Amino acid sequence: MAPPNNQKRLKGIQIFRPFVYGNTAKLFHPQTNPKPPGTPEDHTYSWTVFVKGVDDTDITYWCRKVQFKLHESIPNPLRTIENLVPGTPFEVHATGWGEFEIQIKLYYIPEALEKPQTFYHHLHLHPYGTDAEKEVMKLQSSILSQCYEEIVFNEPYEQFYDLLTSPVARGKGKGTKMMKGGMVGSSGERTALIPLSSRPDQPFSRETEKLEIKRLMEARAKIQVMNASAQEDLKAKEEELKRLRAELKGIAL
Ligand code: SLL
Repeated sequence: MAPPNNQKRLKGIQIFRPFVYGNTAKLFHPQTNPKPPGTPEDHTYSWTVFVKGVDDTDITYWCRKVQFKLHESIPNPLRTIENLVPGTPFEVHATGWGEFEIQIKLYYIPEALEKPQTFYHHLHLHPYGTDAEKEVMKLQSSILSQCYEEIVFNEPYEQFYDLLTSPVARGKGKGTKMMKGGMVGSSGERTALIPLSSRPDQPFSRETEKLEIKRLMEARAKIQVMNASAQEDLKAKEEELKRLRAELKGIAL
């Protein structure tokens, strides 16, 4: 189908935008999280599902609205969030008792001329992960389950590309800096850079990336050592087999 206008796609260009999606959850408790009046008897948790920029940067300049499809047992399960103040998360607050898969649909701004994109998030209400991770969540008595994701726009339309990379109003000072309302490059354009360092509840940073690479390199080095030792063992066993075969041959003769 031809695009509804004379827009041209930028051949050979790919541009991505990062975002974070997930949920927080808290058990109802008279002191720490009292049940709001009117909450059904069987609801044991309050929770929030969200889509937002990394470190709460603005994503509304490319993401127009988000539709969350909740479990059928929840009244009005289809929730659409739009017209946000830039830099605030797309989110739905709810209460309930069970975990389920939430369908999340991202709609881009009209200039993108792209179809919406669907993905899924498992609503976590209970501590999850390794035993140590579960312990931390139990101590904090709250759950955070979030993922970093990147949307890749392949050969975007010109006008959309310009909107993605156009300069935004920024404060004084030089160099790349983080601003409420978007990550801004040194020349003032919007970029997809992620923060240099992590903060509690905001682990998506260069620092985390570096640590992950270090962890992978260490694992690779360990595997190389294990592999070398396995090769040695194999060689010794092959020698042994050869020797035994020769011995057997001697007996048989
Ligand atoms: C389960 N497959 O069996 C899941 C279903 C359903 C969660 C979880 C009800 C909320 C409401 C609610 O929490 N449903 O009535 O508003 O665990």
